[in-house]
Order: sequence, then C-alpha cells, then structure tokens
Amino acid sequence: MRTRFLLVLCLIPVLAQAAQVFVELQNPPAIAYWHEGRKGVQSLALARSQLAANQQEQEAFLAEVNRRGVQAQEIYRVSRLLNGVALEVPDESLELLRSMPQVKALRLLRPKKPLLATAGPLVRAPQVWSQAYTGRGVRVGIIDTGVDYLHRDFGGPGSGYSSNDSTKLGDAPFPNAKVVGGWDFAGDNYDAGSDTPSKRTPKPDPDPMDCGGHGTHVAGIVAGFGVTKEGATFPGPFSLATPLADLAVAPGVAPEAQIYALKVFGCSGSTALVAQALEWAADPNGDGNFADRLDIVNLSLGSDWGSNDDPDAEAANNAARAGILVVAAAGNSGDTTFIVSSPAAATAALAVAAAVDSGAVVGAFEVLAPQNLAGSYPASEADFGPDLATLGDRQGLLAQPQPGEELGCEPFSPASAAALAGKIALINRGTCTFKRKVLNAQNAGAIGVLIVRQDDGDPFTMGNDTSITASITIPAQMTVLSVGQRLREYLSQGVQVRLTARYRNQFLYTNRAREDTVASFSSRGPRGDLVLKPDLTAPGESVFSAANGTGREGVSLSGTSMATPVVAGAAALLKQARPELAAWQLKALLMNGADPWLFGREKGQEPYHRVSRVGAGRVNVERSVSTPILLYASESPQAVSLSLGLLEAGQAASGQVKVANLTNRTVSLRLAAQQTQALTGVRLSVVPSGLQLGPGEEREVTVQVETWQDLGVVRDGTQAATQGNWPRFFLTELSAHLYAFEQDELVGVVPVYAVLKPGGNLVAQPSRLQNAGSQASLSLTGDPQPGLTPLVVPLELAYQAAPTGNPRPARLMALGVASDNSSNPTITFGVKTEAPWVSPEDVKVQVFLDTNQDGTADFKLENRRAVDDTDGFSVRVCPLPAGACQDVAPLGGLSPEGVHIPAFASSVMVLAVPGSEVGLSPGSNFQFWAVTSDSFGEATRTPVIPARVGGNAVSFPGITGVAALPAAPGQVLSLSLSSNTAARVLLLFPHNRSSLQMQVVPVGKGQPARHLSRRQ
Ligand SMILES: [Ca+2]
Ligand SMILES: [Ca+2]
Ligand SMILES: [Ca+2]
Ligand SMILES: [Ca+2]
Repeated sequence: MRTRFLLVLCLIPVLAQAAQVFVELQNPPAIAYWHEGRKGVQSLALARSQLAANQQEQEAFLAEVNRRGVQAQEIYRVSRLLNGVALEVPDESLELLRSMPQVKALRLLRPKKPLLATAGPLVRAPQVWSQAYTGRGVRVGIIDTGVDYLHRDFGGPGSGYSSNDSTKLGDAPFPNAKVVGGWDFAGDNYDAGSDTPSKRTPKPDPDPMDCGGHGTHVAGIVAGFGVTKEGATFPGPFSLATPLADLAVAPGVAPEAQIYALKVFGCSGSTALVAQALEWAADPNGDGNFADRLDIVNLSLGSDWGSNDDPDAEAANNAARAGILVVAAAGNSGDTTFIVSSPAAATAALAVAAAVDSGAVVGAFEVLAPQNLAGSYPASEADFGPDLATLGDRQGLLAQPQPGEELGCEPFSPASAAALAGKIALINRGTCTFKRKVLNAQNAGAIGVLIVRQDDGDPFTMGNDTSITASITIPAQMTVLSVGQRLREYLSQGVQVRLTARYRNQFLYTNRAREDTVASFSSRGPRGDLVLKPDLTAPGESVFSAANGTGREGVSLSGTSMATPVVAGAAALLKQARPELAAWQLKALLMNGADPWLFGREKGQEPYHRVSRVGAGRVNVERSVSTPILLYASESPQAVSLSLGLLEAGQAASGQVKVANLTNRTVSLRLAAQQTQALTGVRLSVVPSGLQLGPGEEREVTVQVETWQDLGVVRDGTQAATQGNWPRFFLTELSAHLYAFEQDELVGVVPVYAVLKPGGNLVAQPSRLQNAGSQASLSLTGDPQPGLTPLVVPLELAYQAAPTGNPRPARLMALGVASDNSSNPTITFGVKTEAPWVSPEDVKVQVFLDTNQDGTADFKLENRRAVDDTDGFSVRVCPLPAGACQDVAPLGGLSPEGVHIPAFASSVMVLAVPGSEVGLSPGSNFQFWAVTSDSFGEATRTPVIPARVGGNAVSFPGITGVAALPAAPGQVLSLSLSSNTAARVLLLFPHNRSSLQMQVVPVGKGQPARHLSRRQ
C-alpha cells in the first residue's frame, strides 16, 4: 500500500486469498505504564499487571475468534510495545474481525525486505577508539537474517558452519563473548511473502545462525572484531594505531560492543516479525521489567512509502519510549519523493541514508609492460564465464576494436575481429549487458576481456545475463575510466596485461572525488505527512564486512542496510562515552555532530544535497562525542529535526529549538540558519543569534522562516529533470540547517525543513467582463510572480459543489471541460478539490467518457504514477470495458520541464487527452462524468454531463492544445459564446494560493456587459 495520511482501517487491501494483519486490542501496551526514576518501583508493578491483563485479553480474543469459526493462523502475540496478535486470516473474515468489540484496529502487516548493500569505511571512529570508547558494555540488537557467530570476525572458531544444526543449541559455541544472545523468530524456511502457506508461518527456534548472509555482514559493520590476514580474530588494540589496511576484514565501528542476533528472516524473502523482535529487545528475559532492554537495535530492513502508523513503525516508536535507540535503514529505492522506508519513518527512529566513502575493497588486474605502466590496478570480476581462481591467470596483449565498436554490443566487424583475435579485448561499459560484450569478444577470437567503466566509480562484480545461453569460456574483469584512458594512451606501444584473481577482496581502491556524494539508491523523504526523514547519512556503498558461512572471509555489499550499522556502531561508541544520556538524546547528538554537506556531483562541489535526502548530514562520531551541546526541536524531541509543514508563498512560520549545555562550564554560542540550496523569496533567521549557557542550562531559540510571492519554485539541483524517461514533478522544499558555533568551530546542527508552494493571487475581474453578443473577454489582475510562469486554465464549468466544512482532498469543488478548435483537438478536464493533497497519488480522479452517448462509458481518464517508484505522474487513458491502457501525457498535460504545474501539495488537477485517443473529432457531442476517491473510498460522483468538442456554450479561441495559458496581470482572455445561452466559466489557477485556485464567472445571456475600468 502506498497511501499516506489514512486511517489504518482503510488500508486493508482486497487480497486474493488471505491477509496477514496485526489485530490491535483495546488494552494499552505495557510500555504505557513504564517509567524509570523515582516512580520506577510503582510503575514496574503497573507494567507487569498490564502485561498479564493483555495476555488474558489476547487469550479471550483468540478464543472468540475460534468460536466464531474464523480460520485464523496465529503468527505472533505482543503485549509490551504493542498489544495485539498478528494473524493470517481469509479475506472474507476481515470484516468480522474488524467488527468485534475487542478489536481497536486492524492493520495490514507490510512485509519488510532486507536492504542489500555494502557497509563501508568509518566516520572518525578510530579517533573515538583512541579516547577509549570502543562500545564496550553496550548491547546492540541486530534484527536481521541472524548472525554467523562462528565467523572469526565475531571471535568464533572459523569453522563448524556446515555441521551446525540451525534449529538447536548445544552443537556450536553460542552464545560467545561477542554474540551474547539472540533468538530465531522465523526459522530458516520462513518467508512472509511466499505463495506457500506453510512458509508464511514462522517456526521459531533458539539458534539465530544466519543463512542469508545479510545479518552477518551488518553485525560485522556494527561490532566485528576484525580478521587478520592470517584469518585469526583481530585481538586489538582499537585506536588510531589500529593497522586497518593490514587486516583482511577491518573491525566494526564499535568493536567491543555486544551483539544480540534477533533473526526475523528465513534464508530468503521478507518478514512480518519485526514488531515481535522489537518486543524481545525491550524485555529480553520476558519478565515485564524493561530495565534489561537492549541499548540499540539495528533495523537494516523496511518497506517503501513509510508512514508513522505502520505497526512496525509504532513498535519502533514504543521501543524508543522504552529507552532503546532504534536505528533503521532509509531504504534503497532512490531519489523519489516520500519513498523513505518504514520503520525508519517512525518519528523516534533514526533513519539512515547512504553515501559513498573514498575506499572500496575490490580486486585488481596487472599491467606487465610497458615498464612505466607496470603495476596492479583496481578491477572486479564477472559472475559468469570461467572463474579466474580456478582457470588461472590469463595474460596477453591488450587490443581495442575499430572506432565506433568500443561498446561491443554488436558482433565485431572483420577488421575489429582481426585486431582482437588472440588478444585481451578492451571494451567500454554501457548500452548492453556485460555478457553480451564478452560473448562478442569471444566470437571475435579474444582470449579475455577488460571492460572500462564510464566513470571512476567502484568496479563491481559484473552480473550475469541469463537471456544469453551461449557458454562463456574467456575470463573478464572491469576497471575504471581513468585507468582505461591511461591504457589507451599506451596501446600503440603494446600493453601486456594479466587478468587475475590473486587480488580478490584485497585491493583497496580509493577515489576521493566520490567521498560524501550520495549513493544513487538511497531513498528520499520526507515522510508523507511532510515530517523530515531521513535523519542522518553514513557510508553505505561498497562496504566490506564479514561473509556468512566463510569462517574468516569478507565480502563487499552496498545499500542503506550497510549505512545503518555504521550509525548503530557510532551510537554504541556514543552510548559508552555518554552513558547518562537517554536514547532520544543519543539520536539528537548523532545528528547534531554530523558534517552537514553531502555533494551532488563531486566532493566539495555544489549543489549540496537537501535534508530530505540526507537528513542532518554524514555522521561524524568524533564531533558527537565531543560537542558540549545538544540541539533538538522543542515540540518534537524524538524527531530532533524542525519540520514546519506546508507554507504558501507569502506566509511565515517559526519553530523552537532547544539548546542544552551538556557540560559543567559556561558555553557561548553563535547561531545561524542557512539553506543548503538557496531559494529566492525565502528568508531564514534565528532569534537570538547568540546564547550564553551556564553549566547544564537549557534555552530555546526561534527559527523563523519568511516567504514572499517571488518564491523560487525550482527543482532540487541534485535531481535529474527526468526519471524513468518521464519528466519529474517535485516538491519545492526549504532545506536548511540551524548551525551552532563555539568560537568559530561548528559544534552542532539541526535540520530545518518545510514544503513551500506558490502563493499567487491572480484573479479575473468580473467587473471587467466584456459581454458583446457572441464574444466576451475577461481580464486578469493580481501581482506578477517573478521567477515563475503562472498559468490560468480556462474551462466551461460542468459541476460545482459547496464546501462541507470538513475538507477532504478528494472531494470535488468544481469540474470543467474545454477543447480547442484544431483538427485534432485536445480535450482538457480540470478539477478543483476541497483541500490540497500532499501527493497526487493520495487522490484518484477518474473521468468517464461516453463518446457515443449510449449511457455507457467508452473511455476512462485517470491520474497515476507513470513509472513505479518515480516522481513522474501521468494521465492514463483506458478503453472500456476492457482495453490496453496507456499513459498519454504528463499530469497537467504540459511538460513540467517547460511550464511547471504543481502536482504535489495542490488542489488543482488537469487531465488532458488528444481527441484522437478517445475517438473524438471537432464538433463531436459526447457526455462524461467524474468520480473521485481516496483510500477512504469514493468522495464525489458527478451526474452525467453533456459536452461538445470545441465548446458547448462557451469556448476559448486563444487556446491550442491543452487549455492552459500563461497568466499575467492585465492579460485578457477571449471567450466565444453560443447565442442566447448563459454559461459559467471555470478558471483554475494552479499557481495561486489554495484559497484562490478557482474562480467561477457567469457569462453570456443575462450577464450585462461591463465596461473595462482603467487599469489601476
Ligand atoms: Ca545449533
Ligand atoms: Ca534457527
Ligand atoms: Ca526484563
Ligand atoms: Ca458509450
């Protein structure tokens, strides 16, 4: 489900057979009674009695379910962080369950996927180790695929993986000094998304041994000891002197923290067991006393389009309330608005985005001659064709094909084949698959292939192309652009190279220019209710960590899954350094200490990334450990960031940030707020701009945002203009940081975020209506909006409703239609709804066209997301009753590249279609009606409305194609009227403030001609 802002009751989709749901019962969870401190003793008794009451309530509820004959399969019960049971039930029983008085809410369990990635180099962790903070004594739960506790990285024996029975204890050394506890909630065969019912039922056991590999890699990033080149557990010491480059696997960020392996996945697939594992983390010994909770949990998992009311998100919020710092992956779905994952989207969770660091552990190839080029260079291998480790090294002269054939995507010409035969072929990456290139080289007689990337990004394992069944018999490696260029310079002298596996996982490739750029896969926020997410960024591309089942090897993976444990490890260091701080304060300190700049193109270069992609910035644990202050939004300490919601241009907003002195000395601060990408028409200020705080003192500052009508409505400079080959729509975002400086040193940041929308005030002046027989005209007044091309959409009014006083974004206030008079006219429908939606996906507008006027619709137009997981929105046309739908135009009809029609945060939607797509030609009569809906169901259904291509009672001679004209003060709109007819014109102003987005003007018969007054 991708809907936001909705009550969970409405989120249950119609599934074919059975649904997995979380049934929340009426009693509160036990955490509601839990308080530490002076009232602790009393609250413990209350919490325990609530726990017992909840367990009774669940028993009674399940007995009742059984009595009513519902075929429910229990998945789990929880009563501490949430009170309820997770069930798989047949669809037809959902209504019955929902109606039972014991049921408070019924929510879909959204399966969570592990977010694959490589975890990477560290963020000043060795500096903190040198201060003697290594995570010692801090307890971190890894909610994942399990942990291979036999691996040397965790102090295991390095053997015994295959002989371990993964369902029982006693046959392998677990727990050990590193992996000190855990549980398998799933069993190896579990997969929440499986088509096989038995696989959807978890089979818990006490042995959390990993079989997927993800959790082992993640645990290694958090707290692995490291593995020496000899394959032994690295014994330390952990400090700036730790010989990181001499280790086969580097230590984790907090190498002396303890790991709890909470296995919620089977060996593959997804999970619905996250809330249950969080419950365990809150009360490991199950006695109802939360004092033994874990300090930190790592959730390198999620599902896209996160909200704050997914059950797992609610469990994450309540785990934070119990005092656990919940660190969760932002997701791997890229630069799309609102796609940030749940449970990272939970307000109290620390949502982690992924960036790139300067180093990656890869393999290499060798150049043997000429002498001045000799050496080893970064390279990866292919996962198809012969394995170089068993084939042995492949040596030869390097050769390239004829100009124009460098990509190797087509069979090589005879001239190229003559050049490549018996040689190692140098071929560029791009356009077709790696296997295609290698096959073509093989057919040309080459003995090996060296592929050159288009840039200096990390060489990565070249994937297979299973559509090519031909056998690949020659080896291939891939290197980077700068190396390829150098090789080409020397080709005429004869370059002798050796493809080899001998550097596999041992060659450290560094590229400083990519450091602190953002990983392309990292999911964008904000959350659907405009609260800022993600919160923080860490390296997550090509991270090298423990490889499951290998005993001592490492592997390179990429993803926000790998960035998350970097932050969880940093949190463990901070927890040891500042044990007196609560979990939410640790979250704030991690964000406050961040280096706020992440780079769109290259290290040090603008544009900087907006906070909706990277949060506070890239974690810098050294600053978090040393900063004297704590900063957080007063009204939402758990969020830390200051989110100011939606502002229309011309409006102002402000919010308070608390500044606390954590030290015993007086601290003098200078405060400033600055945008990460400056928008025009916005001013930020901080009052006061300086503070002196006594020891332990806490004060509040106000961050003020003022906007003007000349607001710069521009796309994030790091975003491409298109996505999935569609023009992309975008939010206009205020992205800023509040900076605190002591002397001139940056000591803390807090992200500041708001969504802005144009706030124009153009209106037609009815008093200047010229009504002369069959012609009329209307003139516009208002203030010009520099930097924007505002539009007016002139339509003939077809439907109008009065406001209800209970604004709903899907309810229609007005609907209009217009078409031009060309030989292939475009039919434009425009709607104004009762309140702005956040995403156009929140509201479905369907226009049904009855083109042969027989009372049955022949076509349907609707808004939709053009390509899954992108910001491209389109108008889709479907022939009815059944036919192939197609996307005919971007939503609004005009390319958002040329003229921007706001699609987000608007209450105006324009759907246009060429008449030829729906069988309408000039002068055709047709009828139509519209139905709008949201996840609550249908909002408006209009009556059937007669219409005519070219206009019914009124038409607009000035329009060609989509009915939208540039709007400016003084501009005159011409109207053509049928004689003796009264009509009403609907004018939509997409760029106006919400209260001025529609205007209805009566014209024609009965409307007296008015005289234009002088322009004022
Ligand atoms: Ca075992
Ligand atoms: Ca197991
Ligand atoms: Ca306990
Ligand atoms: Ca029809």
